[in-house]
Amino acid sequence: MARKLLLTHIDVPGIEGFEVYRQQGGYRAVEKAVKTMTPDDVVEEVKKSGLRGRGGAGFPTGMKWSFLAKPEGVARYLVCNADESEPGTFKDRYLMTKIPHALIEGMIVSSYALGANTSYIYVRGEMMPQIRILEKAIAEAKAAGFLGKNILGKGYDLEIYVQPGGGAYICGEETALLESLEGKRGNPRIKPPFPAVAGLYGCPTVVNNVESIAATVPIINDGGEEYAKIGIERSTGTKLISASGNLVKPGVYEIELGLPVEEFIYSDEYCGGIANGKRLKAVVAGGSSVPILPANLVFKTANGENRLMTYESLADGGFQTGTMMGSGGFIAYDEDQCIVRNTWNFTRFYHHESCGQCSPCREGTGWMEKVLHNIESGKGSMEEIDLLWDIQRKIEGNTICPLGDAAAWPVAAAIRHFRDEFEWHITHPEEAQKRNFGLAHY
Ligand code: L3W
Ligand code: SF4
Repeated sequence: MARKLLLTHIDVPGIEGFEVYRQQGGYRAVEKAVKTMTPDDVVEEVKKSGLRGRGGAGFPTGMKWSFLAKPEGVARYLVCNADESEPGTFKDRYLMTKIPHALIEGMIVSSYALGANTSYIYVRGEMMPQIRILEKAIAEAKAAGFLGKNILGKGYDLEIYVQPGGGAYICGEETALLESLEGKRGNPRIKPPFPAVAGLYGCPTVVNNVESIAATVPIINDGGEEYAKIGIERSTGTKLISASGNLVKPGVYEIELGLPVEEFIYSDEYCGGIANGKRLKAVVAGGSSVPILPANLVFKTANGENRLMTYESLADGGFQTGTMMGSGGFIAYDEDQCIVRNTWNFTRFYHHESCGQCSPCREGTGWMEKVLHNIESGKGSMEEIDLLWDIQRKIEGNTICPLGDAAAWPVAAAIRHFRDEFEWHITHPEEAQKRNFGLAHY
């Protein structure tokens, strides 16, 4: 059995409540940090652990924490990004539902490390059950003396507030999230300044993903060096993967980083293979924002090495032959799936979710959506494939926030690896129209 750090006690009845969580060793990390360590000691352990942000960018967490500005007399904030909205990603919701105290404990440890006395969990607005679960967990932790004034009698004060999100994917982009938390429309800000310097209400702020914050608990319990022994090279620790698509056993899995992709898909411990005895056609490994990989590149890298579930191996060869770990939203496609249709579906999502601030994203996503719909429904032309390529090139790198890139990359990768499928829709218009199951006509 693979090593688990976050989901170890997930099957223990009642683990969602304080008593059982505590019986299983919960809140030991808070006791250890607050009673025996300075905030800088905690930051140091997180640095040693090699933990990288689990929300999508993989930025080293300890490094992000050490960037936090500390001007005299100015409040600092920790904000947990629980606005999980990336298509194909549902691991944070799972963690918050099943074992909410893992997040609350991580919030206390992390807030202590950063010197924050007020912290927020910004939860996707649609997740009302999780909002209630977290509020209950906060009340329980407070009643037990782990939150509020003078925590464990050590003079540290902390309040955690749960904020329902604004109901838009873009509110998960860290600066849009901060705008929304301040009560404004969730439009991304230009970076720099990074939130570590000017974040919530203009104060130094760290924004971390749910899973990153929960991971600080085993790091403090066992020490950063122990955590760094798990995984491979710069991909240390474990990672929650949301597995969906044509798999025998979709679901949320905790894997040790470094697991071969082939094993993840086919072993019974994880996804159990492709459903209905079909063949694998493609994989989106990190949520809808990352390039799609055709089956021939899923198991081997450009160098012919086994492709592993790591930040490095998934990205091997850049976007020509690789993809990204992203948020760990792993979607498998069987041989019957239409890549053009899938690409259109993703693009439709990004067009809908674009905040409209930058013209390449605002106009480009809508333009790509129209062209993709044309091609998918058998009404396109060969020139339109080149047009699509041209539009995505003009979006990538030319926008305020990563949503522009996220809209461009799936289109680029689909054309790069599945151009023949785009051409088929154009050369077989009648069959393409028949395959269009009458969904979402414009
Ligand atoms: C201080 C510097 N801080 C970087 C911080 C920065 C941020 C973090 C990473 O996008 C990606 C996106 C999605 N001083 C700093 C600094 N930082 N340099 O480090 O920053 P960045 O800009 O690389 O990424 P990001 O803005 O956090 C996240 C992709 O993830 N994604 C999205 C998934 C969505 C979900 C979800 O719904 N839950 O996970 C999936 O692939 O496209 O590229 O904190 O401030 N010099
Ligand atoms: Fe808004 Fe798109 Fe620009 Fe991001 S890239 S700021 S979502 S218009």
